[in-house]
Amino acid sequence: MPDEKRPYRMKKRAELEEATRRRITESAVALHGTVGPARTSVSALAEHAGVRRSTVYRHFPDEASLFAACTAHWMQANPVPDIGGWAGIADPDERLRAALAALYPYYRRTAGMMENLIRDEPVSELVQKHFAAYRGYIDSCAGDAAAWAHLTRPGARARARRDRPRARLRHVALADPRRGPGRRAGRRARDPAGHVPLMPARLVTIPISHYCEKARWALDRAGIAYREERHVQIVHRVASRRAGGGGTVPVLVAPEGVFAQSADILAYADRHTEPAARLYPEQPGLHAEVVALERDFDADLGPEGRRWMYFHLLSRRDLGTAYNCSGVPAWERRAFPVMLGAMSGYIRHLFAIGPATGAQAGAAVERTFDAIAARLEDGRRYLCGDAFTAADLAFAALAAPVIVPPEYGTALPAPDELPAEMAAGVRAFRAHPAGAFASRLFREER
Ligand SMILES: N[C@@H](CCC(=O)N[C@@H](CS)C(=O)NCC(=O)O)C(=O)O
Repeated sequence: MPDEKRPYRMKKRAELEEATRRRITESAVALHGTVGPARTSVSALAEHAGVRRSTVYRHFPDEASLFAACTAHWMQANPVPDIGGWAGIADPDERLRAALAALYPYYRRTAGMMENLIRDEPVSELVQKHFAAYRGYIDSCAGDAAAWAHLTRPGARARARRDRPRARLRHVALADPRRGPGRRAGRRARDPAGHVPLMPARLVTIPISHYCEKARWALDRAGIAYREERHVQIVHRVASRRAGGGGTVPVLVAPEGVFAQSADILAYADRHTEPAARLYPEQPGLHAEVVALERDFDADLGPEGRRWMYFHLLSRRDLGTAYNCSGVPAWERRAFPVMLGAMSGYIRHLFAIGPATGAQAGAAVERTFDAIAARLEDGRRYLCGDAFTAADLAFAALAAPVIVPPEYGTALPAPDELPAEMAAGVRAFRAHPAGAFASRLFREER
């Protein structure tokens, strides 16, 4: 081989090595977020990354080096909310509200990983070491809130106020999500003056449900503090009714009332949003167009995409356990494998899933995708008007079962983890102009 080719070969080799290292790191993040660090073996990691165990060891000779790379990678993708974001707010209640509004979405987004880290912390020195920095961050948030309450309201009343924000911030950020504030949610909390609702709204969900994602997205976007109460299928019916809903999720229990349809939750979020950023435009014609599109997606794309996804995934117990149960109460997670048979039967019956469903539901999604692509052909960036509306949000959220976006509000499997036929379908839907549009909305607006 002539000598001038050597630098090229070396560069290529270094690039390949770098890509392998990244793949191993990403696999470690995925496994830590699903099974947890203590249960992530080198064999599982090698299998997930598609490399040999020796390759894992070549890149990461010990667990500490792997953990450091994995933490750095995850922290870069999930930076903690900036304390400075609420530092300048003088009123302690407003300040706490702003802190919670930043921390809740962060905690919700990272719930799978956090839950595993908290669980594994007592048994893993590495988790203890890396998690210490996060605990320090929470202490500074809590100390900060306490100092402000103390400065602004001295005396006994201040002590009560001071302790509450501190306890609450720790609670939100460090408590096991299953034992979190939602245990008491629904009861309306009041401040000593009796008029500030400190307890955020509660959103009852099945975490992977795309209607729930639609609601989460709207609430996150509006900066509304809420606690997500996650359940597995079937149990959700009880939770929904208990919360005042009709048996489906999402159900939002807010200080102003109960909202049991995703469209009503979007409208609720809009009432808490400044006019320029609202999801429903003011102009009557445009407003009607947005509402009609949202209704259409709710009635057709939502159910068909869900049928397509369940058709491919119902028999995958492993994926169900890894992704369906993140953040649900411990007993539901434990009962999930046992309930799976009944659950699959219920879902098959409820959504009429049979041998032809894959093709039928896939074709129905494609029809919606084609109509959306035709609408986008003139080069517009959003479905209605020149801004992001409820139509865009509903389309992207309800397209999620067929495009499996990484920005989704709970962890979803990567295409490579899916059954081959579904993975091929996801890749095709992502490549469709309407799928690419939905993916862009997740990237830019979620
Ligand atoms: N129209 C409702 C639809 C919600 C819906 O279909 N939720 C599903 C979860 S994806 C559900 O609760 N299904 C189970 C059931 O009805 O038992 C909305 O927009 O909120």
